[in-house]
Amino acid sequence: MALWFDETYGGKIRFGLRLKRSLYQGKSEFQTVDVVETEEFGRALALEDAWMTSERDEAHYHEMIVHPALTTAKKIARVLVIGGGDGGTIREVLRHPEVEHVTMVELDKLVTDVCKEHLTSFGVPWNDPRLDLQFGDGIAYLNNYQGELYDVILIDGSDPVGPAEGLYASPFYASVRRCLVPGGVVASQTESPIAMAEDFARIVKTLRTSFTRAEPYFVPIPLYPSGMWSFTYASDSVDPMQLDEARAARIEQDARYYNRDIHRAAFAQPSFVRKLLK
Ligand code: SPD
Repeated sequence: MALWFDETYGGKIRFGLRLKRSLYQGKSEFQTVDVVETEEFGRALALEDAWMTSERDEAHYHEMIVHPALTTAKKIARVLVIGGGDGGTIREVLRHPEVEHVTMVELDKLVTDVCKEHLTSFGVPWNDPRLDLQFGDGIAYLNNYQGELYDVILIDGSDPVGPAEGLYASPFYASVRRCLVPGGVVASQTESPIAMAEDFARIVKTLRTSFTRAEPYFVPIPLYPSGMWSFTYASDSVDPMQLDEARAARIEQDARYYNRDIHRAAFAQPSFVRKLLK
């Protein structure tokens, strides 16, 4: 009998992949964790039965949460990643030679342990000396942070329910702002404008009350509900269209999804999105 793994969203949307086999099933104090080998998307990670990443389309997500911010921020020496337990986001951050230090704060150590074992094709440089990997609550980390400010902060959380809910609210964005250099850049995953239209609009509007500008941008991620996904770029002074051409050209050479045309085009808003954000 064929084996399938489905994400059901809101009782109305279901996206399933046929499996070759299950590689890992477990439960941490925070969530269920699954790694499966699928017929069409390669190996994939699911948390609480929601798809998080797959070998087939992870580059869309990880290149696009990172490079719009890192090819436009004035300085990118110090980067903070909240979440991102599979390591795809730090892999892309560490491709920039100007990055001197990246701290990643992941809530659930089990997620990272399981990804290190089963998603080796992601090629995450876990031993890069520039990486400071910490396990704990990203909200508490920022609330208590007294160190040197970050040039860029990337929020690679799971969906805004359960343990990640606080990563999409005003008090958290106030902490992010406090820990960012003046004129620094933030990028966050901000859900689907189709499948989670209300969440998407609420999060973007909240970011707009916390930063001078917050511009959503869009990326096809077939693994996620509806396939249309958003990230939001927030800053008090940096324009996401003002690329550092040399940085972007270098990244583009080895990227699977990102390039300068995609960067610019991703910020175009479909008319229904403009209405949602009014
Ligand atoms: N519904 C999926 C939400 C995406 C959350 N982040 C995925 C982690 C990839 N590093």
